Amino acid sequence: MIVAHTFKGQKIAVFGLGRTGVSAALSLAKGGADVHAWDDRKAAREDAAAQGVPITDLALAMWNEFDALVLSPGVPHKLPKAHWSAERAQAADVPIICDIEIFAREVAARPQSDRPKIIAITGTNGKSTTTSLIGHILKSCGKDAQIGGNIGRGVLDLDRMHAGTHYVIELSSYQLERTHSLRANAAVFLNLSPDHIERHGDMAAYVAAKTKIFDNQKPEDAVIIGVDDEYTKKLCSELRAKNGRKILPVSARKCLGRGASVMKGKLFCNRERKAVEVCDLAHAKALEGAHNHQNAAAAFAAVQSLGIEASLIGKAILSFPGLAHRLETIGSAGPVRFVNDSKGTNADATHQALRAYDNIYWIAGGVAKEGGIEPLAGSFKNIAKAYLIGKAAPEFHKTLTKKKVDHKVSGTLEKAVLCAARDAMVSGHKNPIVLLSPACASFDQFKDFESRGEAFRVHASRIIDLFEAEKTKMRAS
Ligand code: UMA
Repeated sequence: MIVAHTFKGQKIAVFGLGRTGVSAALSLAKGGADVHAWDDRKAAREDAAAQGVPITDLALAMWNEFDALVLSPGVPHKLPKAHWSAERAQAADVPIICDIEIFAREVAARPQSDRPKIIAITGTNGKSTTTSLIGHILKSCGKDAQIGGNIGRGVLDLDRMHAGTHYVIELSSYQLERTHSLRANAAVFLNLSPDHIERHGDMAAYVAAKTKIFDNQKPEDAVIIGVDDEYTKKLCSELRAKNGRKILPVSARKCLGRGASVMKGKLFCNRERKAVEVCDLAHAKALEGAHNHQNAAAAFAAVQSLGIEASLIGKAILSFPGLAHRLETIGSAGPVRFVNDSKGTNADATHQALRAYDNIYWIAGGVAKEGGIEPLAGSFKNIAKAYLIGKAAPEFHKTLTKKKVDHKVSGTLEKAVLCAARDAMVSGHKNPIVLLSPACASFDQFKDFESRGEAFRVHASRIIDLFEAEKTKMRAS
């Protein structure tokens, strides 16, 4: 755990006792802050108390006595409706921060020579893969890499910092909007498309939150930025005009004068208008598809900006094992392959999954994002049949009916997996894929996308095991 010394003696409210809240409360309390934590759910309060978190009913607290409110990323402070704790904090002029801000202040408080390296990653899609890939490369090159943030462990749950630590941190717009002091030695901005608009209000506010990743960077720090979409292309030009730091563009579409790019599946390092081949991504089994090629180029540029040799990075990219919940093959029952893409929480991410295969038995639904699945129409030809779950089912049913895509409303994930597997099994297709790529948030039926992916793994594994047991029985008889 990273102990937060910078809040020593301060009175801090912590709201939301999930992954972020519990680790922030414990870190602050250990560092000598006077912590008052609360959650709307009794079970969450009881769980946190059992771990040693000091619980106070914040509804009854004197808010003008607090120095800060640490608000969990999933709890809104403005839109769609400010949570009551945020309203109380704002009325009393109490600053609202998150765990990333606490971490950033701890780093900033250390002498320059003793600071760890920070590699921060954001973007609408590909953040988790790129974060894990950067962590994997650094570890393969013998570095102490700590991976967390919006993926896996909360940032304050990571191991204690020292000068040699490389913190590889995935950052969501929810976290960035409450972070003010972070200085990223390498800031990776992968791509941008509309997402989380209900929370930020409009695209401009979403971009404003995301671009906070560049705040506080110094001339010696690096910006690694995708240039394959209109938003990031424009952003890259704006950053270049400011000319304050090393800017390394990355592309999976075109060869660049500098930065990193992927052409015909090969990753190139671009410098002074020369392109030097780093590795052939055809051998990187966990990095299939153009979106992953952009992730690989960004990871390469980020690690190289830290002074690591290109050939070592190339070797490590090829041994990347892949990421859970992102185009993750769970296994096969005969010809039917089960793919878990629960991380596909918006149309753009799901688009990449639908483009990766044909004969797809597609499971989608949950809490829909703005625009629903209309933007996916170009890939509907790859769908054999769709199975709809959760709140979005009626809306998606309308879209699929209009676009003449065969589908049924299954309601729950369990029913959807069963129906999809049965239909795929008797379809006669050569390599049918049962794909969970919901294009939706999970909150209506699951705690988060990870629990949704784990549930898919359980249902799919049950079918795979049954299939194997039948096969063994048949062989024996
Ligand atoms: N809560 C209330 N009242 C409310 C709303 C929530 O009391 O009105 C409480 C809940 O009871 C719960 C806690 O707040 O106990 C949940 O807080 P949270 O949703 O912020 O969850 P954490 O467990 O702290 O997880 C957060 C991130 N969650 C979100 O941003 C929604 C996790 O990202 C992240 O991994 C974790 O911090 C550690 O940094 C998840 C995510 O879905 C994976 N992120 C979004 C995405 O990737 O699209 C942004």
